[in-house]
Amino acid sequence: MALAEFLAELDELACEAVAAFETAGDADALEAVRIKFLGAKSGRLRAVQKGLAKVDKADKPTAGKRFNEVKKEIEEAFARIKFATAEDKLHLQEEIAVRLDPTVPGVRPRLGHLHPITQTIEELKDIMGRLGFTLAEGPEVEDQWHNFEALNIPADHPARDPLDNFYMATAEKVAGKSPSQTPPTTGRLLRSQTSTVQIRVMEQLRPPVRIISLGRVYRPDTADATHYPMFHQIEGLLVDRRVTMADLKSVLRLFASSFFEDDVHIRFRPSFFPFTEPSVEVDMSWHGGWIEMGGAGMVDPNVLRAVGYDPEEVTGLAFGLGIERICMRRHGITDIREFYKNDVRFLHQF
Ligand code: FA5
Repeated sequence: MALAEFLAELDELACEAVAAFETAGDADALEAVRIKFLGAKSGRLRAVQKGLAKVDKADKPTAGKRFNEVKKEIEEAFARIKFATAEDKLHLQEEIAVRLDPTVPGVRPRLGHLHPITQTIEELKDIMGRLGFTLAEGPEVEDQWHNFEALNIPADHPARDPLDNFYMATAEKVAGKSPSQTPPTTGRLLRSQTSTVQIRVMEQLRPPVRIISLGRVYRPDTADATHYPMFHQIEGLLVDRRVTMADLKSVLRLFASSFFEDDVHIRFRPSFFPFTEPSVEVDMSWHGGWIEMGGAGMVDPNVLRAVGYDPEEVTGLAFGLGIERICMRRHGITDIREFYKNDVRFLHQF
């Protein structure tokens, strides 16, 4: 460690400690400050002392001397306050008041800001709002009707496998008993997709419907560069007379070109989702290649029937995109895990 750095650290500590002693309100607060700075095991002074070992050998005498001076300074400040008479304390207060110079330029604290995923969510709401989509919400702890059944995912469907979902523990399990014959179709789970909100909305509203829903979803996926066990999705649903795949592509293209502000190409690959027919994977062009953003399709007539709509009267388009992936494409982030390490050096870039 460079000498200058060590000395700067000492000076900062001295200033902080003296100010903390002088402003401690009562004997208990004073003792707490003493422990914080002078505590033998984990006091701040002790921590700085450890840095002494890392100072270059030639600088050690200077560093050691200054360390001892600062230690004495802090100890004296403590004693001065601890044994001050009432009159001394009054003087001190007056002195502190005089020391405060309001003309000295302030130190601007480093401002926090919204997490990049929250920023992306806000922007997506804004763009989709301009396309006429209103906001809908649903719970993160969901029942199986909304997460599976109504989405045309029957009881024996592999998507309901306990290995692929976070089911809530049953009352028996919480009580430490072995689970009874409770059928796996009744428990609640952390929703695995925001498509649940499609059902909740259609149960409440008659067509035309034009909503988006954004939020967290959960899957026991192993974390890697593009997967995380908790992530966010944006769901879109438009149900009206004569809605077609062409509308789906237009909505996604409009959304993508507004969000990415470049000429994004959208590619549909044939796929399968139980709740849409036909179904597609949605890819967006990126660096001469493609990145998968989500799934989409035309709402399956069975789903429309499950919520009491008439598939002869209305059709619907639906899509569900991964918000982390959208944010990664926007900022060139190559590893999804960075979002959730809470490392401010990463978060401050956005
Ligand atoms: C779905 O979740 C469908 N509900 C999408 C849908 C909605 C289809 C409406 C049709 C109609 P999928 O499992 O493919 O589909 O997930 C959609 C997107 O979520 C993926 O393309 C990806 O961008 C993102 N995603 C999926 N798993 C993870 C994960 N573990 N971590 C991060 N993002 C993920």
